[in-house]
Amino acid sequence: MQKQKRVVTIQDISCFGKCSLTVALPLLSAMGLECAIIPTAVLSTHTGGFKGWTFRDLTEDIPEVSAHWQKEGLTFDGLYTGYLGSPLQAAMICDFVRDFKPGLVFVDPAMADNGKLYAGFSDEIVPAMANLCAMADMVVPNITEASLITGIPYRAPGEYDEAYIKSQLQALVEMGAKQAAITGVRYAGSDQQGIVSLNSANGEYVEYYTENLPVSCHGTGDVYASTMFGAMIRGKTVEEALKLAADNTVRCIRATMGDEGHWYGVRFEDCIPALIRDLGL
Ligand code: PXL
Repeated sequence: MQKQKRVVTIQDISCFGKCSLTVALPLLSAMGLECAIIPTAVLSTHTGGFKGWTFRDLTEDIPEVSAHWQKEGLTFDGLYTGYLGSPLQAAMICDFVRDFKPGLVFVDPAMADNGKLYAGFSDEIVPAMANLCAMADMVVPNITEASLITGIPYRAPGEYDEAYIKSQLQALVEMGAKQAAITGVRYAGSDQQGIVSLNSANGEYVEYYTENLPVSCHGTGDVYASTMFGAMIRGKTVEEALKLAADNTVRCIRATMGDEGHWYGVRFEDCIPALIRDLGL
């Protein structure tokens, strides 16, 4: 019998709002992967549009969970990190990588969008996240996150060209990431949106574009990262994983457009059957 792949994802639980763990866990499970979790914080909702959310920092738990797992001799085929509860957690995750040596270290530096940090983060999250990205096999920032990490000034979607995205990708791999993929790329004058990746091993760029839908939905970065990570763990190439993830994200946005009451997240649940078909499961 074929061994089931086991992964761990480290990110927050937003109890309501469909992002981070409440997206990653169902998607990775649906993709047939055993998914362990380490929550970085517990929030009543995500911070993108709600007011008065609660926040419990779980920084102290991370080394304790890790120490117990080491005693149990647990191993992981991959690690996927997202939203962190504190800058110190980035260093703890670097220790986790050293101790467990997961097969694929996939980092979504979820900390910013639309040119600014998410509410609740201070500037200290940026160098911490940059250190974490430096030890990743794959990093998947949006353009805001990439510019914070590299120090190359932010330019809004539709206001840059290919050379700008390539310089961001090059800076990300020069900082240490083996591969980098920037999400939400839209060139000046283009009506398409997509992802561009760079592999430091061979200098190869891969790109994939889809239609640019006239809406911006919360939680799509988490849908994208979870799908791409899951596809890579299932043995898909980066090119295949980029495409699967982008197609799944666009389907999720389409499935949510017109549902006014669903402003806080996407109806990714409706799109699981199509994702499974795309994966050939
Ligand atoms: O989707 C990224 C994310 C994750 N977790 C929390 C957030 C956000 C984005 O706003 O607020 C708590």
